[in-house]
Amino acid sequence: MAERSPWFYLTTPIYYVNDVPHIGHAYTTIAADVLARTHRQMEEPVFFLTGTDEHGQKVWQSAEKHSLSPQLYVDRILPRFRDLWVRLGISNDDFVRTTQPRHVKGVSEVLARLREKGDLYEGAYEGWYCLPDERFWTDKDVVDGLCPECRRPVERISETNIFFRMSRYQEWLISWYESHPESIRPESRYNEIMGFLRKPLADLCISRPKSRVPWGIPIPFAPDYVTYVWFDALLNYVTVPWSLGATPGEGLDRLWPAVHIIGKDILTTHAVYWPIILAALDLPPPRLIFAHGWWTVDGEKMSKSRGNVVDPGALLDLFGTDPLRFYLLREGQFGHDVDFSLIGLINRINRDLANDLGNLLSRVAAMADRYFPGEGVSRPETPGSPELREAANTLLPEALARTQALEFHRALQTLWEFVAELNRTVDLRAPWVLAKDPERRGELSAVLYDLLEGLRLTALYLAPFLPETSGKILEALGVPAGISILSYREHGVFGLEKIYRVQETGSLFIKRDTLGNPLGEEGEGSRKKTRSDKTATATPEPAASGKERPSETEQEKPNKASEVSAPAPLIDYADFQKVRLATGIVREAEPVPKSKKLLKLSVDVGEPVPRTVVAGIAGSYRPEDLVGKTVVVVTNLAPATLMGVTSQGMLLAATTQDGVALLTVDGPAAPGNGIK
Ligand code: ME8
Repeated sequence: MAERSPWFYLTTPIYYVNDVPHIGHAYTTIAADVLARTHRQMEEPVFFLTGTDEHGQKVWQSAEKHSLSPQLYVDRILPRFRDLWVRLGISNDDFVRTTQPRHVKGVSEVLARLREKGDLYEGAYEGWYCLPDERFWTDKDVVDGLCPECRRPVERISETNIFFRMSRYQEWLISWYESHPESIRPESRYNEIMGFLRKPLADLCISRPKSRVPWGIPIPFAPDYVTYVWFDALLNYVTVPWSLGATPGEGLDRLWPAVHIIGKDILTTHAVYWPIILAALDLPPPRLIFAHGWWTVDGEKMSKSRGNVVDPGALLDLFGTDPLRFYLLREGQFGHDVDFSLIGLINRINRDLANDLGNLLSRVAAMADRYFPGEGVSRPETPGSPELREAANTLLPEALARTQALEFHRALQTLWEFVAELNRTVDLRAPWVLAKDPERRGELSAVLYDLLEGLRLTALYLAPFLPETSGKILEALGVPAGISILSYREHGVFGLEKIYRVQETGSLFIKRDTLGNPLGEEGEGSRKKTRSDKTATATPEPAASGKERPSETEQEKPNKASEVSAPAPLIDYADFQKVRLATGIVREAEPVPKSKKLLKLSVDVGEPVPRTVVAGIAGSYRPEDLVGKTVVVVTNLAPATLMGVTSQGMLLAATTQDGVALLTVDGPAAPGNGIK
């Protein structure tokens, strides 16, 4: 194998463009982003690639349904992914679309090369085909007429196709993996692939007849065929580097081999087909394939076909970028399945982010501002807290090692041990007590300096996970460097800053009640400085109870704000604007099985795909009376699952004497019109 490239080349799967992006897609992409940012802070050259998979039967069928050409259709729906990555702070260096000419050119060249080498042949095929997965299966694979992957019915198909001689490379692949067990992770996935490779490999059918699948990359030497969507898609990992260099080989050598982060659903394609395609092109296998687990809802895999997807856009609207990034990587072990829970997310925001980190910054900044206004907090001769420095020297490098090993939740756990150490230092050294004794001013300054340095280092190690928050911490500390130039080597030294001139600062995170609504002034993390309310500023002194922060058990109690019913508070216009209302037209309506109250509606709100909305209106409306009706839909409500059906919005209705009456519009309105 060639010498390892100095580049850290990292990829996510390229997602099917016609899917609705959900937190599963966000999870893979955020994890890759954390890794990319970490390696940049390690001063390695990084190339981070993500993109969309735009060919194949499903896309073609969806385009037909919308009466659009496939290209126009994919162009229209692409922003679903692109915009989401921007909102999630994803720092990809390139974005590949499989319809881009650079990719199409690369795939055509590969096909020609493999043909020249004698790795392709034409053959007859008869067997089972799963339309949704676009995959062939043998008799052994198919039980009860169902696809072994997605459990949907398969079809019998008989046709002539082009095959890739995969079986030729089976022995080579086995011996490669025997000598490189670290290249598939976690270990359970490595074992799975070694088990798979014990059975003889069938050759891979890499073409589809145009008569059946017209939307794909044409096969240059077989005009009646297009390229199988998976063969096309996998090649993105090399067509992009090729497009950056002059010719195949040259551009790639700089970057290859890549680290692929994927979900466990696509392990076989990546760990078996892909290294074999690479071997046929005389390229080494990937550096690492890491297959993570599922995000589930009530134990079921989240997917569009199951209708239980959690929309990251709605969570972003409610909570913002960093809380969502934090939750997804902190909640479960990377490699294992994790169940989504809104309460779990809210707990992480309230406890880890607002209490542990947000309050810490407010308190330390408030003390530095109050006790050293103007003069600043200077680097002391002797450490203010040797214990804290010791913790920084051990915990922070450990957090980095965990991140490099893709143990993201352990990395965050370790960083929070350091945050706990900072909080402990505040409690133990009680700067507000030192401040009362003029003789201990030097000690006060030294302790505060160490706390400020600790916060700066927290921002450095946290930056790959929570880039916005890190930026805010550094800004609050008055550290001029932006996060884009952070380096562990240069900035990871305790005692780097000469002096801190810090001003009291607002809160980093807003605490939430159990429904996700912001808690008002009573939420500790949401205290804002106002002119008329001095006490609402972050308080350095201990609370009246004598405790600095609520204990772990206190924090776990349900929040009172969500239990008592207070008079409805006034909201300002900005709050009202957060609710997105749109006109919708009901396209389909049916009862929800086993429910007397609920109807399942398909509502067109002007998006490429109608939304499923579950409404408690069965007592007042028959399904057939609803079709064609114009309704008013709340479109940015977090999805909720009712009687097993996930609702992606809510209809507005008034309570009447007889039940409910839907709100509608006094005049014609197209679906998706805004409501003011
Ligand atoms: O398979 N939990 O695209 P895709 C966690 N186009 N991650 C999940 C998830 C879940 N419930 N659901 C999806 C394809 N993912 C092909 C890939 S690559 C050359 C071609 C994530 O849109 C996870 O990363 O179905 C999974 O592997 C990927 O989305 C599948 O995305």
